[in-house]
Amino acid sequence: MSLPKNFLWGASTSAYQVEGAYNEDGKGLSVQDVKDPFPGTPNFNVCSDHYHHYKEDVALFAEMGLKAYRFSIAWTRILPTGSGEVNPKGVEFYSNLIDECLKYGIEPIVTMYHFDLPNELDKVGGWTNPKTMDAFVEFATILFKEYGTRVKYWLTINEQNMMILYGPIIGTTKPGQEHLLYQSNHYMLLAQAKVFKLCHDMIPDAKIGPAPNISVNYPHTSKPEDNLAVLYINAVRNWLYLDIAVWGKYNPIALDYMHKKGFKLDVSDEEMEILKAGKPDFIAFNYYSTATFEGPSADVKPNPEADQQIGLSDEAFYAGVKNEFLPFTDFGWQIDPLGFRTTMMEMYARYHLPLLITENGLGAYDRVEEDGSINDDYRIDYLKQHITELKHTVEAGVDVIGYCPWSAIDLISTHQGFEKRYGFIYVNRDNDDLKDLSRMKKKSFFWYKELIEENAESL
Ligand code: BGP
Repeated sequence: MSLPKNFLWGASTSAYQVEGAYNEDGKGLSVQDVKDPFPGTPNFNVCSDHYHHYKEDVALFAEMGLKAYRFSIAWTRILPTGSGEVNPKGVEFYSNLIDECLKYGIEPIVTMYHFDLPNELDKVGGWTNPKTMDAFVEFATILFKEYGTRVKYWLTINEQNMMILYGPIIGTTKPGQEHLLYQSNHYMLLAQAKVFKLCHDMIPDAKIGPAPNISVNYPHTSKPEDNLAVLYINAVRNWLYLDIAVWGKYNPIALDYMHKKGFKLDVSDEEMEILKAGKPDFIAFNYYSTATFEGPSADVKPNPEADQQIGLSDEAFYAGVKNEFLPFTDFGWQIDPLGFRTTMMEMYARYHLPLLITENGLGAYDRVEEDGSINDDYRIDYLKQHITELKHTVEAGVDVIGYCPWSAIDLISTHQGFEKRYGFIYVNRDNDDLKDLSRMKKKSFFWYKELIEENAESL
């Protein structure tokens, strides 16, 4: 079984986690720049300093053989206050980055918004305010005009579902706004639908898709209550987002959840028409792990061990539990390559759209040996297992157009600092000391290069 010759072998980053230069060249502040970092983790001011090292970094990506680089554009570099005045230096930076990729034949895959809402928009309510929707459309119009002839793959919003379910951890929602959560979600979905349409109108030969984090979950046992819990979590975590992105319809199970939880949702017929009119060309998604759930009962408490990025608990509906059949990463995330296959097959059977994997990877403590080598065999092993499942998925008839693991280069984790590394390229800094920020190729760099060269035929 072979993958298509034009398969987009890539790798991913996001602006606020990799770029640094948080206040340089006219950039405005985002919610990530002003939030209090988690204890023991650094702020996002310097990150991997990709802003100043982008030429060196893209040259390394080219050496690794990447066919695609998925990065995000910091909204506040283009529009420092979120709307209104454009910052020419910000426009220039991404223009240069795109050209640098194209110089090496690397396809730029651009995420428009990756967790870094402009702080000025946040001050007036963020996504609870429908004006943010207009600002996003304004931002998208600038991006399509500036880069539309060069960028053919666009992603609207990274992990909208995680921003809704994990807002306080990611730094994207404020305490006290829970009752407005699903109304904000609605505005984000509307903004996305408008931008799908705008993209097709402005750059007809480009493709655009959503980029949620999707994983199909397991019932803990065959108890009917556990199965019901999984029905709810799959709807609330996955299908709510994709049903609207693809079909323009609210998922009824998710609606029932919102109703029972007392979440306010004000939706007009005209808005439903907008949701229906915006269509994606593919589904981009991030996958790290599945999670396992049991039904709610008086003695089921949220399980902190399962309460990682993927494991969720909601006392009235589902409780995340540990899956005893799966191993854990150093940071407590369960590893489930077969769940990757199940997730893709289920998504494709539901939506019949091409799939693009925009994140998948292993966060680990890496060690530089005395001879300068970084032997991240555990990462190679993780990626190998997932790519093997990807091949089985394609063999089963699923249209997968590319694979962009997280991350191209080391960067700062959403809430677990710099020592949780994902990259193929090591960045010489740690949580407290910026050191020299020099780049070093890990063992996985050489492994991925070879894998791309042989189009994963050996797996
Ligand atoms: C996804 C985000 C990324 C990235 C990744 C790894 O949720 O889209 O921004 O951070 O997860 O997560 P973490 O950094 O928490 O290990």
